[in-house]
Amino acid sequence: MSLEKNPSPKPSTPLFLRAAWGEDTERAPLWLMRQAGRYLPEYLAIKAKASFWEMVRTPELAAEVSLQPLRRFPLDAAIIFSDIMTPLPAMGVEIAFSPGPVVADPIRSQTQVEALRVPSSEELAPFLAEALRLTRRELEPQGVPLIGFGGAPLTLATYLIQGAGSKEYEDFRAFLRLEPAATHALLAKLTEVSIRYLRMQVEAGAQAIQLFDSWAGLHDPATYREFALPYNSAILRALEGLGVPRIYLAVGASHLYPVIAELPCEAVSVDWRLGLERIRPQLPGKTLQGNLDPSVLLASREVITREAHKVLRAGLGGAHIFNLGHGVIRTTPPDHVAHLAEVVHSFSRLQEPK
Ligand code: 1CP
Repeated sequence: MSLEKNPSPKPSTPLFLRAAWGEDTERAPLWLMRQAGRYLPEYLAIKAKASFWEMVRTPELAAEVSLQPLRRFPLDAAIIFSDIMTPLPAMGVEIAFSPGPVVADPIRSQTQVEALRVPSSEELAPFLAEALRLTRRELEPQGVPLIGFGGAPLTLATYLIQGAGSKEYEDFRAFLRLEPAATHALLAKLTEVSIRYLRMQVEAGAQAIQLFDSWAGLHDPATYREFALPYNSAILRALEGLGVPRIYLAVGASHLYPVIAELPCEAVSVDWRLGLERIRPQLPGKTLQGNLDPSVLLASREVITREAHKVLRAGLGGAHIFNLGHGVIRTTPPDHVAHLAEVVHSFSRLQEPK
């Protein structure tokens, strides 16, 4: 039988993994979405010499960039440097980064969906498997766990159909209404690819998996139930029993929590629009990950301390992984991240009154 919950994490299990499996830990583990990236001068130094795809496709560079934030800050987990779009070129989609993904020929017909390949897991991203192995080897002595990730089918379809990042994603939302059958066919292919892609990452050493559904919040609950829930559930179920906790992320999706609660995952990464104390009853049995507003890291140290304490206190009473509600903003001063790490590390979840 596959394991719904890790029955007894060993005492030596890293804090991040214990919390991800549902343990109400003595301190909140900390990592940050986009902890590797443009706010770090050492990232920009590599970026000056290599394109984004070169960084992602060169295992040594991807490993180096994944490790950069860990050298600066006492983070409790690393995330492999890659992108949610990484598995898509092997399906036959041409993607450039400028700085976000730009699809050369956006998918706007059933014929284009049918033409998409479903590659074997070996073909999907061999460079990513190697990057994971290299990064794991470096992290092992410090006992820092490594997170693998992928995009949820609906969010991948958002970029594939719209063609690039957008404020409202009107073309995508129209396609979903005009061509529901083609949309479902696309989501089914993306689900199969995601299952192969994420299993490959676990085999290569990823110790937790995060499924990014960044644009799930665009939709009403009925649309989410039809176009997201079955596909996300299939992916998360396919990872069950592999011994890694499964984290699901949605942004701007407070209205969807009652549906998200049905997903077979251990943890849900939530944004700042609702306090954790309000979210917890809506996601029973799930570890909460989040949910500091990333813009707080642009403010003074006093504000960072105060707002981080609010999140830490709201996270009491169940398993909590401290994170931002979305990625680190490009203009974030690195020493503000260092300060946040101090605040989170010195907050005991045992002594604080509830
Ligand atoms: O120019 C640059 O330096 C590229 C900027 C960049 C970076 C640093 C992109 C392009 N992707 C990444 C890395 C990345 N992408 C990580 C690295 C690991 C980390 O440290 O966290 C991760 C987890 C992602 C995942 C990702 N890519 C998501 C899901 C998370 C989220 O932010 O919601 C999404 C939506 C993308 C698409 C994407 N790729 C890049 C950008 C700028 C975007 C967003 C574009 C948009 O929607 O407008």
